[in-house]
Amino acid sequence: MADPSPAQERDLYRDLVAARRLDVELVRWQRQGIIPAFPPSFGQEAAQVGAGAAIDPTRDFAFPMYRELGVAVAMGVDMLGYLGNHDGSWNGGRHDPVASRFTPLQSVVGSNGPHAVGWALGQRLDDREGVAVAFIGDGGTSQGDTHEAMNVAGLWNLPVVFFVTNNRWAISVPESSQVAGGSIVARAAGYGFPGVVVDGDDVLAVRAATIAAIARARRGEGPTLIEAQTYRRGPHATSDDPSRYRTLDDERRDAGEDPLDRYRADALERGVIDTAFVQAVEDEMTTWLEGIRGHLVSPAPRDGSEMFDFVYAEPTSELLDQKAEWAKGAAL
Ligand SMILES: Cc1ncc(C[n+]2csc(CCOP(=O)(O)OP(=O)(O)O)c2C)c(N)n1
Ligand SMILES: [Mg+2]
Repeated sequence: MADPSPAQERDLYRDLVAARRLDVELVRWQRQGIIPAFPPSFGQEAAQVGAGAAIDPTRDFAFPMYRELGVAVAMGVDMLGYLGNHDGSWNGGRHDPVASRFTPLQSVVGSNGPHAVGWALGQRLDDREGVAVAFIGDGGTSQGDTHEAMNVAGLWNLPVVFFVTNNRWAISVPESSQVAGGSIVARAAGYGFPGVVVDGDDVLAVRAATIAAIARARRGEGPTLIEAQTYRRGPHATSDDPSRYRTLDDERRDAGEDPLDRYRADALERGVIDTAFVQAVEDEMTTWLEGIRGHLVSPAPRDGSEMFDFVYAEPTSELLDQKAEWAKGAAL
């Protein structure tokens, strides 16, 4: 079940390249002033694409943080909508979360764990078979919200996969300075569910581990913590300067092999892709990226009243007053 077909392998390769090429362009576009900010995923593509490819978008639901570009690519989330979070036009993205099975992006570290657990409880109460996949960073595991989410999920045996991307850093804080006991995966035992360490730079291993964890949750056997070990190669975000807390030598020593180069070499050797396919994917991506850039440089005007409309399902009278005040100014 966990072995991908040749067609699925080609999709994995295409998604890895898409995630990499878009990531590189987004950093450039931020430097060109086209978007205000971006948190790069360079080097984390295998962890992201492998996990995203394992999620069944007809039944399951992804609860991302802010660094899940490759998951969104692999799940086929509308990319211009997703980028609404990073182009500054819409906090959390403009994609349709329900249709995409991919929630708005979360910048509040740890907050998406309880969301995933709540959704999983809803599946249980409605007698449905969906599995929630919460994406949490190594730093996110130090948050109280994550503890509460894992504790309740373990206690109630809920269908949740806690996919922890351990990229060794939480902005400037290394894993060693914030993980008591020295191991993220070991925490699962305290919540009464299994923990699995996977090489986060091996897309096939990540996909297989995530498929297994989702299948287990769907069988009613409860949560799994997956610790995908990878490395954040660049800055935390385009506003960050990693030379303040680590050297380039540190980075080169610790980063390991590039996950995209690794999978390309492996897939070529096994004959699931060939050099013509590799070139065709590059060409396809160039066209795709030009289209995205075109949209980002000429955004459609937005109605400012959106600021007020989606804060609450039922707006408060204060909010309505503020909207009316704002409308007077907007009409001038
Ligand atoms: C509740 C909360 N505290 C602090 C921050 C500031 N902050 C943003 S990202 C981040 C580090 C998160 O690290 P990790 O969970 O390892 O994810 P990574 O950025 O490495 O992908 C912090 C502390 C925040 N956004 N939310
Ligand atoms: Mg981290």
